[in-house]
Amino acid sequence: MDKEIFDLIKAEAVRQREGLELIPSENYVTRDVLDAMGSVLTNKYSEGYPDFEGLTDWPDEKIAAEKLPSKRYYGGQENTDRVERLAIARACRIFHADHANVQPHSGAQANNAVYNAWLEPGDTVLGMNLGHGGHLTHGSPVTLSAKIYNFIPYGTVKATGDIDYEEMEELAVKHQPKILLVGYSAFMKVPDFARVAEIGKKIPGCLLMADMAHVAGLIAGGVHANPFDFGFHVITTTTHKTLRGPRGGLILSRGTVGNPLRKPEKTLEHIPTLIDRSVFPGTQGGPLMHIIAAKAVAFREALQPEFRDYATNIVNNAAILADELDALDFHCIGGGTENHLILIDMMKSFKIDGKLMERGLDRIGLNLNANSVANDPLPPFRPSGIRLGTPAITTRGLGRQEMKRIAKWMRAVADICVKAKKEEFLDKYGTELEALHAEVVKLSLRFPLPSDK
Ligand code: DSN
Repeated sequence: MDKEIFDLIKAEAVRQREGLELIPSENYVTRDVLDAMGSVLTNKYSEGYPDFEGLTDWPDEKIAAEKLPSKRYYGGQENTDRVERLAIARACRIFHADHANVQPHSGAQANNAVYNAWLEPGDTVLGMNLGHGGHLTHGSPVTLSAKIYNFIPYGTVKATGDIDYEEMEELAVKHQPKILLVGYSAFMKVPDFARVAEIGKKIPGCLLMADMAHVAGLIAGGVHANPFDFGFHVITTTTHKTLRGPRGGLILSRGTVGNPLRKPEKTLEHIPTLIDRSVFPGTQGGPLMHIIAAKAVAFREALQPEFRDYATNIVNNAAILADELDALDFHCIGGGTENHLILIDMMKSFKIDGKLMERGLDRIGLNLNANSVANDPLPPFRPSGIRLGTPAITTRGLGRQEMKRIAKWMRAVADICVKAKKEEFLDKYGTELEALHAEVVKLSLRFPLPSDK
């Protein structure tokens, strides 16, 4: 009935089919995930939690066959409880966690719930500087959490693009943080979790927290280290990036899983229950049960053997793409990538800013985002860099040959941007851009979206 919105959704499907998504935090979900998101579960209020008993059982049918009553504040939960139990159990199985809270509406909500669970106002958190690849919710002064807590930023070493672990240690000893936080939005290395844990364990009462939103799917697929293997207490993530689920958040923890209706002692051992109570009623109201169902579907997909191949292919494609770009004179920060993500300094490469390159690539159906580089002299909306990655295009089945094509298209667009100098002059090169766009559309249509299959 709503033609305007219906037409816009159809147009977005065409845009997605005919272009290539290189934004490293995006992906294409399956039809099953879409169907769960669009289900009648959206009609249900389920404040509270299901029963956590028996969640370590296997297989799924045993987990779903729970005994009521649950710890909910509304009736009619016989199906929603089972959905949430399945989501929790599958998440724990994937990441080797003792507990999972599947209710956060987003990664930001997940991070804020952990802060609220463990910190008092004014407490200190050591997190990565946003300008060096950290995330807004890791202490950017424009956020609510930065008004409540005292965030101290650490950074990267310019020459290598890696974390400055010495600085991290010095700052930790000096500021005695209650949370030591790793995890990044624009970082191409695998963090040295062992070293971070060693630093954190020297600080009494310090919670080791990893925000692995970007690499959750790589961890699930066994191609990236899991922070829990190094003694981390909490992992937060979104569910829609490499993990390829619905848009949403997730908190995983290690410790004793208690009754969320009872306030536990504030110790690291009780962090699972402190977090449950911090999500609801601490920072959120009713969970989005249709999204939790879609998370459960995506978690089941991540537990299949094919997902390991998918994760391996993401990393392989990213390495090939970085090599090809490097050969075409793009300056990849850190000399390449160890994960799914590539950060390029466009000023250093071609003396053009990242925004101009982003806009030029938009014109041919390649989507990525302009991004700051460490100590960027340019402002965040028009920074020096671009950020791209391979999770979405790997979902569609692109491989080595296509990575080479993408790198060549990017070089062609960079050359046009150099000539145009400004976005408003890109039109002068409309014919060249159209020709490149036609090539991108042709290749894209050979690789259908998973939800079209
Ligand atoms: N906005 C996400 C990203 O693109 O990396 C992080 O939350």
